[in-house]
Amino acid sequence: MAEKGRRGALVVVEGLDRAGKSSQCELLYRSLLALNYKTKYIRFPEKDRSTPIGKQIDSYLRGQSQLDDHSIHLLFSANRWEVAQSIQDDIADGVTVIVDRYSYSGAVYSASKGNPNLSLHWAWQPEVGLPRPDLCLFLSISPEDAAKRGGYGVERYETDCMQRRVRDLFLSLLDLPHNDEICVIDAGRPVDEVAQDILEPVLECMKNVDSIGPLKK
Ligand code: DGP
Ligand code: NA
Ligand code: NA
Repeated sequence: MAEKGRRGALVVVEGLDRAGKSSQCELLYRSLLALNYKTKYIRFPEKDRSTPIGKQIDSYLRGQSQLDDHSIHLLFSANRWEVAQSIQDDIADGVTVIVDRYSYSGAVYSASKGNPNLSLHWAWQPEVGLPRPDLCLFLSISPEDAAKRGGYGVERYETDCMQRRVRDLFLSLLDLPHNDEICVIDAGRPVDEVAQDILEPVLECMKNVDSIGPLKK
């Protein structure tokens, strides 16, 4: 049970397509509820993709519209900014917010397109100032294993070549000193083992939250 007055934690789950993020977020959400923590589970792009920006993103991901690489990047980022204040409010209220994809996906997917004018550095800038996660769990899986899981190949980024670049860039984020909140989880194992590996650092992180800061340059 959360102590009175303590804020909730901001916990982000990242990884390749088909790494099992959504299932693990759901399991984590249920475990925290069962332990009587106030908890919320959201995802980016937003689940129903129902805001005007969400609709544009959805249409783009389904291949139904074309957009300049920078333009779609800024829309993904704007979708996070739309929700930033409500995340801050929930956390201040003692709610632990679990987020399925966040700025790390944002920067890495866009920078993986191979557009010479869209570097990882450029892609990170619109994320600067968003609420900084207390913990980011990177579900690590090989592109081969991800491709074996169901439903692969439906959306725009779900190609082997793209997923390899995404994985390499995710791993390069780990080397940046200001991203020390990232924790790598081996997601190639059975679901319940992965869930256990996730729950432990999350509970630890929830005990130690202090003031929430912004994502840094
Ligand atoms: P999901 O439903 O979580 O599998 O995400 C849909 C796809 O959108 C997935 O291939 C990853 C990609 N994606 C998610 N967030 C971002 C973002 O901020 N920027 C870009 N370029 N792609 C993103
Ligand atoms: Na996906
Ligand atoms: Na997902």
